[in-house]
Amino acid sequence: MLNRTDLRGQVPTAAELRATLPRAEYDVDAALHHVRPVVEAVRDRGVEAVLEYTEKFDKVRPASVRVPRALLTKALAELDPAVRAALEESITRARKVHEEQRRTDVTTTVVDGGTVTEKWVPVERVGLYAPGGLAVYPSTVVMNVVPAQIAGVGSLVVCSPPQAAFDGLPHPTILAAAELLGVDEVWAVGGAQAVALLAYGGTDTDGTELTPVDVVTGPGNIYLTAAKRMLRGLIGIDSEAGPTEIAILADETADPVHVAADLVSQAEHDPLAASVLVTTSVELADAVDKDLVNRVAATKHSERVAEALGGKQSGVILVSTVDDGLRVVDAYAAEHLEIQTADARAVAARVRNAGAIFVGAYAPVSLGDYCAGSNHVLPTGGFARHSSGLSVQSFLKGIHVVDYSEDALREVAGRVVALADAEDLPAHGEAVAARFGGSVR
Ligand code: HSO
Ligand code: ZN
Repeated sequence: MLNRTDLRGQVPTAAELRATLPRAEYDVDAALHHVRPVVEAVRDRGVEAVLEYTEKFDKVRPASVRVPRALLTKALAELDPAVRAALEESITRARKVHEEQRRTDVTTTVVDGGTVTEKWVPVERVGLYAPGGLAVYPSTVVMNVVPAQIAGVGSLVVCSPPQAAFDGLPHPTILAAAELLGVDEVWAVGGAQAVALLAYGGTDTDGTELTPVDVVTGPGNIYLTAAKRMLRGLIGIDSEAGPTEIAILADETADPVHVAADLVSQAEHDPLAASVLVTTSVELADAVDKDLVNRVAATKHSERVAEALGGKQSGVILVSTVDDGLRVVDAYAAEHLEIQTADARAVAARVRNAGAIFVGAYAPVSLGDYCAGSNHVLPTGGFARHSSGLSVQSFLKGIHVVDYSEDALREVAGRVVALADAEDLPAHGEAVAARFGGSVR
């Protein structure tokens, strides 16, 4: 069922691996072409343009972009108690982990009378996106809001696409999650329009101001991602998130049922989702394939799962050793990486590139999606080589505060002048010398 690539006995370089490993065609730059007019229209015509595009793409026209406060309260009151309890568990665990990511200001005494303090300041206002395409994602509201609140962001707005089935409101579970987290500002807007409105702001149908934000985070479709890429600079963004990926590094000790179930779990997100098994064991690969036949047929979203698993982005990579497997998964840099091998902890400790790592038989990705305490907004498409998932740090800026006394400046003044002269920027040196009667030599 899964495509196979046999790398046994081969020692490809990381670059060769990257070129051969399965990966979805996901050309964000190509989507820019579609997104540019949307972003420009929202910049120029604000909410009027947002509502036009919403009608076109979401097939509904909400009465206002801002969701009335009372509807958040109502959504929470009407939420299924079991879902509420599960969301509360998810929030509690995420808070526990993210609390530890708080940064404290650090002051370094460089010389007597000369200090540099690294001061951490939260961004002022953020827009947090929860997608609503093939599924609805209240869990993503949790994963965005928790780190932003712990970072100390004062002003938060949650955006999610309006649903035709809910009179142009975001899905009620999204509204309930926002209310549960204490976020009272929710906008019914999705896709590129959402990013543009967050970046430029606007005036709602009833005259309410929609104030621009400093940072936009959260996953979405390719148009939302393209809009984030386009508006980066005007706003800060988190790492780009494309279709979900799961890679599993497994040996003969792995249970094929666990492996197959986990591959299907993430394939359920999107026909472009990637499920990749890297294994030393042909027997395991065969058993997984066998299990997948019935599992894929039986699962609720069978069609998109089959498409995702059959796509060129998914497959099995056979390797000779777990060491070779580690090279493969490092080159792939998966959003989610499960280690299902003997001594999984030791193997996991050697991984360099992954958005998040799931160790052993009892840490499936879906635990991390909801209730591990870890964040599920993670880099995809190989971005885990250079980027991290969403965290408290994503909402903080480090500022160096330089505080030198007269003596401390005098002591180093000659060095500043020497470097300024070396760069042919003598006015730099003169700014220091001016404090000491014009000469520091
Ligand atoms: N696996 C997704 C997150 C998610 N799964 C939300 C279910 N709900 C990307 O990490
Ligand atoms: Zn998931």
